[in-house]
Amino acid sequence: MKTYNTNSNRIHRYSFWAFIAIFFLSLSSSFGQERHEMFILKNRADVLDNAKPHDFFKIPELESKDGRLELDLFINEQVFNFNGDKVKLRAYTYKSGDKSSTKIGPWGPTLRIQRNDRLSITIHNNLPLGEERNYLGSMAAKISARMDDGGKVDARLKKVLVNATDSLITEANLIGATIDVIEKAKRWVINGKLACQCPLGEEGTCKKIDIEYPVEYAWNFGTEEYALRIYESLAHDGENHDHNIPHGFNNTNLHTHGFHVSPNQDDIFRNVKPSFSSYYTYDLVDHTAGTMWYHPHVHGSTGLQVASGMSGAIIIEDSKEVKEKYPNLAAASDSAHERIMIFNQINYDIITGELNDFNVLNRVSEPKGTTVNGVVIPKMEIAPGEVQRWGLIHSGYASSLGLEFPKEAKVWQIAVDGILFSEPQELETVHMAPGNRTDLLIQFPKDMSPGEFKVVTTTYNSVCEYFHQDDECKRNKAIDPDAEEIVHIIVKGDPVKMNVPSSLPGPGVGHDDIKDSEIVNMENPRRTSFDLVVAATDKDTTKYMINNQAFESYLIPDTLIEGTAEVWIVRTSNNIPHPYHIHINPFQVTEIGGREVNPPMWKDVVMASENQSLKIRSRYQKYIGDFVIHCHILSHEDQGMMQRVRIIPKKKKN
Ligand SMILES: [Cu+2]
Repeated sequence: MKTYNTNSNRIHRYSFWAFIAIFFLSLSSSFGQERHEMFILKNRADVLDNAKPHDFFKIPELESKDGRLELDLFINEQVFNFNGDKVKLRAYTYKSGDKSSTKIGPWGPTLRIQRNDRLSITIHNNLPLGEERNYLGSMAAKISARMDDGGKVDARLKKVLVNATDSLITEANLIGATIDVIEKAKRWVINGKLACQCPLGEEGTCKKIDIEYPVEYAWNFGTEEYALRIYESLAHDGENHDHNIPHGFNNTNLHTHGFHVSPNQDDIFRNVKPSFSSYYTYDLVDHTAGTMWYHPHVHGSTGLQVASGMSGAIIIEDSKEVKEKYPNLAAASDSAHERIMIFNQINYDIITGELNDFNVLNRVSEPKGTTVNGVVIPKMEIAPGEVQRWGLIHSGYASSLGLEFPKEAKVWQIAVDGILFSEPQELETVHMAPGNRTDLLIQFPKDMSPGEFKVVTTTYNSVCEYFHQDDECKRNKAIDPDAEEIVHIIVKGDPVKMNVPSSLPGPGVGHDDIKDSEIVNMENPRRTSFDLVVAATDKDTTKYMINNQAFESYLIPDTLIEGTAEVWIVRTSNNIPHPYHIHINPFQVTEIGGREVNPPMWKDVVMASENQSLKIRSRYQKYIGDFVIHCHILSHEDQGMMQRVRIIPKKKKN
């Protein structure tokens, strides 16, 4: 980012005074209300309007050899084309042996490993050391047209017309503000007056509030021109800030979502700052085989970095014995028939082409909606009769996913959150909260003539994750006007003879059903409640909490004992759904909204919705140490909806 450094001579040589007139109609919301608006998960994924299907993009893969996979993962700012937009996002590139990435996108490589492998990843944080500011908007086209002399403001500039397409100005509610002065002190500052909200019937009578925003003259990647950018000063300069205000956007680390490993290995408390590297190693021991993923997890920057697209898939392969015993599963899982699909909700400011602050994340919809491996509406080719295994990863943060499959296709769910079922479950719609994974088998009839079909979005319903036989979980029989195509299927080629397995290996070692007799707290369940206190005034911030406590790393309200199993009740105390995620140990969902889930479902993310409190069971085995529970709306997590947990060793009997 080009910064306009202080030079006192220049300040006097040029006049930096300009008058700005903003002539939009005033909207009803006040700046204060806008600022503290909560981020609410949408229950239907958005897809870019009028988009055409694009070729499916297979993310490059790295495979373990002789029990090891070792790679270097670099985090850089990277400029690339994202579905027609020129963007600069925080992104992964990689190197492993003689394989390294070319610029493809923000995601990392797919890592393919075995159940007892050692995975070693060195992350290198090459992001710039930057200051923390919230970007409010930029005065783009019109002002830049008059600022053509190498970055110096034209002294003749008397009026600045704010570009009407500058949505962030609208979002930040600078509309109605009269900006009086642009001056250059340490940086440029807009001293302005912002219309405060007038009481009904007394419009125009209320005073204006003084505002002061730093302004910077900088290059916009999106519009490819220089423009004035307006920033909101953050109260949390340096280290002495409220850590539950999102911050530290260039700090990073690594979380292996779904790994049952030592929390000392999946260490999310590490903070890898710009210019530093850090070595992570994960020793898998008889791990469940399935679809896992990785993403950064530093408190304060997790949401922003995952919304940049920083995530990758980890596929833990079925064992040789399982492949021999379940040949139909093995055939569908072969690289010829397997498709790994990361559903991203990538966000950036459409004018600057960057994602440099939380405002963009919190206030603006993701420009391209939900993409799959970075592609809007991927084209999936399948032959008649072919059985493909689709590994879906929901790495989005903005909406839950409901997918409705075409009636010509048969679809079976075989795993959730990387843990295999004992038998395939046929279904018509698939429902996933952010963080969830689903493995599916999909097949069109062998005698099917070539054709093109749509997988469309449907309303996410958490009940359908468990009760896919319910009427509301079936394909929409009426025409759903809100359905948008999200995946395009092309049936073509010679018929293939493949079969769907009649049974599956099940969850694997250590993941048999948690029995009543194992539970040590049946009468006194642990409780996790997602709590919100909404800001009452401009000065307050909305508090995002678990059990009425915003995240504090030194607080460990739940200490668990290795070798035991417990029951938990998970709920939301507000009318906003929150996906519950706990690291290290997956759990079994046994009840939702008073309804028994039978058989109980292994998961590591479960949606807690209003009036649908959940009962889950967890077994703390193999590993001791500290990890976290959090809301998987990562922007909630960054604002405090997280809690530390500890597993301690069982006391030895004398
Ligand atoms: Cu939440």
